[in-house]
Amino acid sequence: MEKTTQEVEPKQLILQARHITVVGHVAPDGDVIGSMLGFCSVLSRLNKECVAVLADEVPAMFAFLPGVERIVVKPKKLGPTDLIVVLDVGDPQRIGNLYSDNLDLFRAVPILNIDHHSTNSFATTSAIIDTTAAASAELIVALMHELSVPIDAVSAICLLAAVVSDTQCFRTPSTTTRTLEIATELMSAGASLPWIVDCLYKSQPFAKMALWGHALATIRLSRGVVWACVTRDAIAKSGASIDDTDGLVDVLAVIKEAKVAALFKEAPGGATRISLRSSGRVNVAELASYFGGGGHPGAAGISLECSIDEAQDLVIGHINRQLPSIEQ
Ligand SMILES: [Mn+2]
Repeated sequence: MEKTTQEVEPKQLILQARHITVVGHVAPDGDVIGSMLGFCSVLSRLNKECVAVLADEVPAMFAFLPGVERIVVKPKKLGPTDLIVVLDVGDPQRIGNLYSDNLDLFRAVPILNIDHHSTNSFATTSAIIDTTAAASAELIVALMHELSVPIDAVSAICLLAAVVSDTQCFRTPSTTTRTLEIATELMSAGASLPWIVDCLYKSQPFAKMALWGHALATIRLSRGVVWACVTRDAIAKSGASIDDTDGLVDVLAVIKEAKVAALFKEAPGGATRISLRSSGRVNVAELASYFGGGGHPGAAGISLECSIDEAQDLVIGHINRQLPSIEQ
C-alpha cells in the first residue's frame, strides 16, 4: 500500500493544535519510543505543549535515549488536549487501557494516526500510513521536512535508534534506499550509528542471556515451524523480566529449517503472548490475524487468553495446516 492521507491534512491538524498528546503501543519497542521522542522534540520546537504517553513501562534497554524520562507511563487519565497522535499503532487495542480509560477524550478530539503497519485498522480524523516505510521514524522525518523543522542532534539520535531497532540494524527486507538515506541524514545531524548499535545490542544483561538459555532448551521443530517457550518459572529462575525476551524470536528465525519462527511467552494473568517471524516466504501478519493479532508480513504478534500449552497447540496446529497452501 502506498502512502494514504485522509481528508484533513496532518500538517494542518498539528499546526492548529496547542496541546498534543502522543500515544504509543503496549509492549513499547525501539521504533515507538524513538519516534515519540523525535516527534515531541519537533512539536516543542513548533511551540506546542506535548505529552508522550505509554500504557507500559519503557524497557531498561532504551534508557539511553535522550528525553526518555519525559515519557509518562500508565497515566490514570489523559489530560486535556487538542489533538491525539497515535504512533506506530495498528488498532485501538494496541494502546491498551489508555484507549478504554479515555474513550470520551478519543471521541471528542481529532486523532492523527502515523503508522507503517500493514494491518492498520484505526479509524482516525487524519492519517499518515505508509506500509513501505521500514519504521514509523521514517514518517516522522518526512513530517519534519514538511513542517520545515530542522533535525537537531537529540531527535536524530532517537529517530536513528528507532530505525536501527525496527530494521534490526538494516537487515530486514523492509529496509530500502530511503531508509538508508534517512539514516545518512540523521547521522549528518549528529547521531552516532556505532554508539546507538552499542547501546542497543552490546549492552545485554547476564540475566537476559540466562533466560534465553532456558528458552532455547525448549526449542522444537515441526514441518517448517520452529518455536520455543518462555515460562514465568524460567523468568523467575534467571532473574530476568518478560522484556528480556526481546530479540529472542529473531534468533529462532535464523534457523535454516524455519519457515516460521514463534516464541510463546507466559504473560501475567494467565494469557500467552506469541511473537511470529517469517523467513520471507510466509506472511505471518495473515497467520496472526486469524487469532486477532497483527503486524507486518515478516513480523507479527498474537495475544491469547489461554495457557502456554493450549496456545502452542492452537497456533502451531494452525500454522502447520496453513503452511502448505500459503508458502510463496
Ligand atoms: Mn514500527
